[in-house]
Amino acid sequence: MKEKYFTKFYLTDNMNPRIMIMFPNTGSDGVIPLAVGILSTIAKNAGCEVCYFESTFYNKSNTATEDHESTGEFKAVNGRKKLEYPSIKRLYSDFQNALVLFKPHVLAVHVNSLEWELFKEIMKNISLPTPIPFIIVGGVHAIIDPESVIIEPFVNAVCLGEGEEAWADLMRAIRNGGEVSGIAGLWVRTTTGVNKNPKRQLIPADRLWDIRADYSLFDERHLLKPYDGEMRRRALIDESKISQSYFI
Ligand code: B12
Repeated sequence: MKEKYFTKFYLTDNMNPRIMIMFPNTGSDGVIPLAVGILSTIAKNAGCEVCYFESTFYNKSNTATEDHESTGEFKAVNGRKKLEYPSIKRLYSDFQNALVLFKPHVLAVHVNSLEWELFKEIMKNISLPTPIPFIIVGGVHAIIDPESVIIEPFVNAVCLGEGEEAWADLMRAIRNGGEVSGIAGLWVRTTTGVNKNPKRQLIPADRLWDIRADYSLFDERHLLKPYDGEMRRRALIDESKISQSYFI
């Protein structure tokens, strides 16, 4: 039985590490979070298998966009598919099933503040499969309020800042069976407490776009956005040096 707050990975099944990236989106319109794409590229480059689970296309309660529509700030939108989406209960069971089927070694959660609230709700409604994954949380909410994240007993680590280098170190450590409790930029829970490792230097501006985000995780639905009362297909402009991508 694996220790809950393990900090060293022993991959016994001779397979590539499995990473599930989770975005507990509180919105119901498609979105392509850059962080998700970047984490995926880094994980795949480190020889990991990646899958993506998101809560976008489930029928959640009113979203920020819908609230703006109800006050008249935004034009009400025709053509939104939300009412056809599966219920929030299905979200819980789908996530649970995805965890059981994919058996991630790492569950990487990308959160803004509203998303963190939804993720906690989701965690109350599922039970983690064994062996339990190492759960790491990053994103704006983790940066501005890491204490509120690490305090949750299901969390193994929090990323405090830009994730590129810390995540790459974590992926390498997992691949090679290394220790992860001392990785700079992460707070890591150990059996004896939380290791609050130092933050990293900011990535210089000319290297910010070095990593091309992995867009293979996203489909057509992610490009639809309400605009002027209708769902329209939007363009995504990526400044990556390796290739310029225009989704139109
Ligand atoms: C682009 C953007 C949008 C876009 C795309 C959103 C998206 N989900 O991708 C659009 C226009 C759709 C949008 C909408 C909204 N946004 Co917005 N948005 C931004 C903006 C300007 C940049 C975000 C970004 O792409 N950064 C680049 C990526 C690479 O950085 P990152 O996400 O921080 O990820 C890095 C690290 O945090 C870390 N990391 C992130 N996740 C993880 C996970 C793990 C496991 C690890 C290890 C590391 C890690 O590594 C990444 C690489 O360094 C930020 C402002 C900002 N300066 O951050 C606001 C911001 C995130 N948005 C905000 C808000 C409030 C919203 C809305 C709720 C607005 C509204 N009322 O409708 C909606 C929510 C939509 C949604 N459900 O996601 C707030 C969030 C505040 C908070 N405390 O939660 C911000 C911070 C703006 C602000 N200052 O208020 N937004």
